[in-house]
Amino acid sequence: EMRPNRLCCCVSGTPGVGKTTLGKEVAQRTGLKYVNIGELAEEGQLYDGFDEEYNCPVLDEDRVVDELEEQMCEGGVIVDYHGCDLFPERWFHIVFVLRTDNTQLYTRLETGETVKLQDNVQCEIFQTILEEALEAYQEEIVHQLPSNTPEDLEQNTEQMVQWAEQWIKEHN
Ligand code: DAT
Repeated sequence: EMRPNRLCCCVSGTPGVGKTTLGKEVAQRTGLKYVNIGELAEEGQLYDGFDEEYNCPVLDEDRVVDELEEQMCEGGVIVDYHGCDLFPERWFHIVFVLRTDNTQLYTRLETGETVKLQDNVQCEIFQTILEEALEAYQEEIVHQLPSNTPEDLEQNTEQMVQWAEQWIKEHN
């Protein structure tokens, strides 16, 4: 199938695992462009209704995908979103799923709303995003990264940067 010839990564995982922190750092070190889907949706008001239970707007996935298509074909992008199965399979060369232990995640999210907190901790317990990723993409391109400590963050950053540099070298 067709894939862009410039690197495209997805960084996914339950809210609070550290996608934004890692994605931005790797983007800065590699020159890849960091795209936060939450921010993109907010900027373009790419919503379809409102979720009363979670007290947040519902993402219009089709419009998000349309909005990003051109940029993804061009490539050189790190996409940050808690899910990953809304995106076309052909977009990504690699999909990272960050994982955090429940107690750690609970502490990080404690300031948030209760319904969301419980839901997010459960999401992590049941490995929802990992399973989603394994269903939507070839197993070989899905990589789990532990994200519990600052040392993990540093190691993940280095691993992603190295991997990206290697990929770019091989494809140029
Ligand atoms: P996400 O974008 O997945 O919602 P984030 O990058 O905003 O997560 O990080 C949530 C909080 O956790 C933030 O205060 C930074 C912290 N954090 C991120 N990665 C971490 C790690 N590996 N170890 C400890 N804290 C981390």
